[in-house]
Amino acid sequence: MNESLSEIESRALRELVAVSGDEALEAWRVAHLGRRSPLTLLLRGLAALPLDERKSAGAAANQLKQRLESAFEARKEELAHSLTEALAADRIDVTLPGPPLPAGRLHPTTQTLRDVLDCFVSMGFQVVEGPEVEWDRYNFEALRIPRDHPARDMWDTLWIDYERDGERPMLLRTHTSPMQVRVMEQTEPPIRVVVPGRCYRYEATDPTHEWMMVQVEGLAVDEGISLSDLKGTLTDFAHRIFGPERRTAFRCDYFPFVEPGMELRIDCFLCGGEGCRTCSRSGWIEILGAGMVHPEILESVGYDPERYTGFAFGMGIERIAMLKHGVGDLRLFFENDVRFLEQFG
Ligand code: 2U9
Repeated sequence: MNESLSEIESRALRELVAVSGDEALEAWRVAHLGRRSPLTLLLRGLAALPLDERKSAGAAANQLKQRLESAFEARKEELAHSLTEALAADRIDVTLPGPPLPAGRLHPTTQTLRDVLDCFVSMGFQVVEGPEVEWDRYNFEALRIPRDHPARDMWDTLWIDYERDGERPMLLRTHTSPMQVRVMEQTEPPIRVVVPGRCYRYEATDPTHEWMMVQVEGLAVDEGISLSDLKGTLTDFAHRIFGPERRTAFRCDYFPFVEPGMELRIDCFLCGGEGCRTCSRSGWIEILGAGMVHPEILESVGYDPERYTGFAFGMGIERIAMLKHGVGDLRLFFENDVRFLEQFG
């Protein structure tokens, strides 16, 4: 009988050490102290023993029962304690700051676009935007570029096979100029607008050409506007974007929508005018085209060209960004390579 008690005890205590968790602990209690446990069955069987044996065996079995009960309580306490500790160790401090997220930034051409627009806005120009899909009439004809005229060769065009109310063809605008025509059709002078936006050309790409570019064009129409206004406005612009130390020069150029037409150049900031690869050995870098709005265009939108005059200009934002940041290939701006883009703070 005593042997069997010690077996019960050693098995129960061995199993108790392995118990973890409330469910396992309860299962242990049922197995070793429950109504059908070996110990309880043994206690029930004592009644069949002779009195003197029953006394000593009963006392031993009851002592074992007490030991198992206290072992059970002790283990229960121990498990509760270790759970509290585990929870405490595992606690998340919600007041700690989160892991830092990498900060985004504006695309370099967007930064340049904003700088350019800010400059003109500070001079009193208003920013307006127009459709990227245009009618031939606005993109070419209203700008003195008639059908079948050789001047059209200056703009390789992406055409759209679409007709509305007999009007055709449509195209992806090759410059933002059609929007200036729309503004003039809807507004009386004085006008001072800058028009930013994507323009498209049917061109093979190379380091200085892409089939899509962002342009900013500007238009000022009023009584008494002269070439001096054009020169003053654009010289100031060049100094604000490229630095007050830059020398500037205007040179004749041809665009069908202006007369006279010209380009604005700054002295090469890489070679200081000596001549290098960036300035094609000329010492000068072209930054934009400009001119006095052709009187026929003013007339065709209903303005009196004897009363009103105006100047206009246009530039490619990627070109300005390339020059500002010393980027040698315009295509880098469109590749979305973060290693390139993150250089521009
Ligand atoms: C109207 C009247 C006149 C806009 C002008 C230029 C000169 C010009 C090019 C520079 C490089 C475009 O990005 S580029 O390819 N533009 O040189 N643009 S004058 O003249 C206008 C526009 C609209 C009604």
